[in-house]
Amino acid sequence: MKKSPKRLSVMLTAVLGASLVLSACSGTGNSAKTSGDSDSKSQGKTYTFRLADTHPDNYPTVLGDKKFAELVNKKSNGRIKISVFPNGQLGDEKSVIEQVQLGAVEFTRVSAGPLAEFSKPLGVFSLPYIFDNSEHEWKFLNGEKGQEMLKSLEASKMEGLAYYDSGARSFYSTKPLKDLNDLKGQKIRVQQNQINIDLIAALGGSATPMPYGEVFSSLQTGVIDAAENNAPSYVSANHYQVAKNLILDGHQRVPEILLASKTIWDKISDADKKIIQEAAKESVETERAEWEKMEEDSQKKIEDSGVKIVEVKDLKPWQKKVEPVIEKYRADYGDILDAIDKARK
Ligand code: BDP
Repeated sequence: MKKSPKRLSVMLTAVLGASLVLSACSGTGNSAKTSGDSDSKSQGKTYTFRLADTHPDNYPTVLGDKKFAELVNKKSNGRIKISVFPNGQLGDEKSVIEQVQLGAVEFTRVSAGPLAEFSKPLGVFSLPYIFDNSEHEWKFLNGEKGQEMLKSLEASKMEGLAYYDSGARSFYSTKPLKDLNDLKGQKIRVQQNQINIDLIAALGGSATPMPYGEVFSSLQTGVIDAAENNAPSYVSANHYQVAKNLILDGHQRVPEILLASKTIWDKISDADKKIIQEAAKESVETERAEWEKMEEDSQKKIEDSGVKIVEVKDLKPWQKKVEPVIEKYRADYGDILDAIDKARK
């Protein structure tokens, strides 16, 4: 079943769907340094920070990270330097989040998926089929509630700076995957949070939460049968080479989040906070433009590589199957789900 890149693209997008080192102040980390005058806050000081990302160098989020670093450097007249560490060099997402909480890593771009275990409100993004499409999702993210959720990271020792695009996630397997029923009994890797475990159980599969970096070899060796992700991840992590059955159900739209360590945040000047916040917001445009490009390129690669692609014509049976998951979490996320509904109108 071949599709034109355009059609597949429409499917995927439309489906529902340092250490600042404040060496003097904090002593955390060992790669970052600060120097400069000794005024009360950090105004005028120079910093070298680290930013961790799990993706490879040319991935849209990493290109967004780099734009962010470049803008911070420019706006601070070279005082604030942020070095981007792609490819999970500083650890998998869960461990990077822990390092960020401690202030050992100053910045990261992570998926809201693993963040949910650290900041409950973000779990809402792992609920299935809550957004109709990209437009709906971004209207919510840029709205009052979406922005409030970035702020809510403060309670977990992080400062949310911006959302980046991550499209819609679909299932793929080393085993046949023609319809919903084929997920039954499959061992499916998910991002590490409880909602995902419930989601796979509702679909009749067996959930295996594990770090992203382990998915390729686990598919290869049969530790897992299946996984799920967006097209750029499916391709750039080479999952499409081993899990050659893809079903475009678009069950989740889990945004990426650019964030700072609160430990560091509380030590820098208000002027520097403003520089960082502005740079983060401005970098979104770059990430989203790169996202669009890579989504299209990846879709083309998928089609050209002999992956068996199944389109889902009717999502209702899928939505019905996962209803118990929404119901289980409705009380926790009622106000956010209401705001998501409102963003649809
Ligand atoms: C990708 C996200 C990445 C996650 C990965 C995953 O961009 O941050 O680590 O999914 O499934 O889409 O863990």
